[in-house]
Amino acid sequence: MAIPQSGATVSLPAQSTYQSRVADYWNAEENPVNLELGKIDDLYHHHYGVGDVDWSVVDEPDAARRQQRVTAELHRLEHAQAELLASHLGPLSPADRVFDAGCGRGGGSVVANQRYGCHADGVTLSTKQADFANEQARARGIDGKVRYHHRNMLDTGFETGGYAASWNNESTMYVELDLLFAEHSRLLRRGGRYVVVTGCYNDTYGRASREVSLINAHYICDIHPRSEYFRAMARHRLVPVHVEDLTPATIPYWELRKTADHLVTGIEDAFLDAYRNGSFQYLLIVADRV
Ligand code: GPP
Ligand code: MG
Repeated sequence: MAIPQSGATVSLPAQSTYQSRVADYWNAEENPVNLELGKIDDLYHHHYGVGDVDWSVVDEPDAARRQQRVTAELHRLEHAQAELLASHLGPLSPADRVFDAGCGRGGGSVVANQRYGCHADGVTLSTKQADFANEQARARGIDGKVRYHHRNMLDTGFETGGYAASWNNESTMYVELDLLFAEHSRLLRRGGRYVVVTGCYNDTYGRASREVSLINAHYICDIHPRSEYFRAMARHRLVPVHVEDLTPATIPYWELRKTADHLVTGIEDAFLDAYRNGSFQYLLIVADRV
């Protein structure tokens, strides 16, 4: 490999090889646990759930009906997670604009639009997800306000200071936090709100546990330690106003998901073991852009 001489222009690819592999994963992804849940009300989420499980669903005697009820219960818990995140974005007006970093098939931006009537821009590395999400927005008649883009969340090209709120819902483990928070900080107006829900490894346990490493391998991601969120936010004018450990609230979702033979992906035990052995936490951080 030639080493560029001092002053020579080095051309960098817009998307790294790693990002291309991540895009390949999401372009190919068709897990029933995402599609079957989404079909219920055309809200397609790519995150987990929070809240108490209605365990009566597993006692349903009719097998087909039991599957349907378990699917609906998991969707209810995922939707509750999306609503919890959205509840921290406001207050917002219909004139405000929000940024959904790592939007998947688009559910989170729809939830924000339904709650506040706001404009939303979602970005994903997957063209398939962006196309799917835009089609959903068209079908709902909200495509004038909710738009999805095939873009890099670290370098969106969107307007500086143009956003009243922004978030990452389980997408920070694909990126360097310093680069990510620099972009959120650039996009948010002064006094804007940033929200993240994430799985992080627990500094008090030590380094990434075996289970955390299994989760990394499964999704091709790189889970950060809890401490790194606060260090990186502080470096980028994002000041936490609310921090909540959602671990106890998400364990029931995984317990139910583990019983769902028609939906499991094989990663359920890694999440349950990681949460229970204290090596992994499900965290909500709300921060103000100052
Ligand atoms: C998956 O959503 C979430 C991630 C890929 C990020 C990893 C999250 C952590 C908290 C570590 P999904 O709904 O697409 O996944 P699944 O197919 O397993 O339901
Ligand atoms: Mg899912």
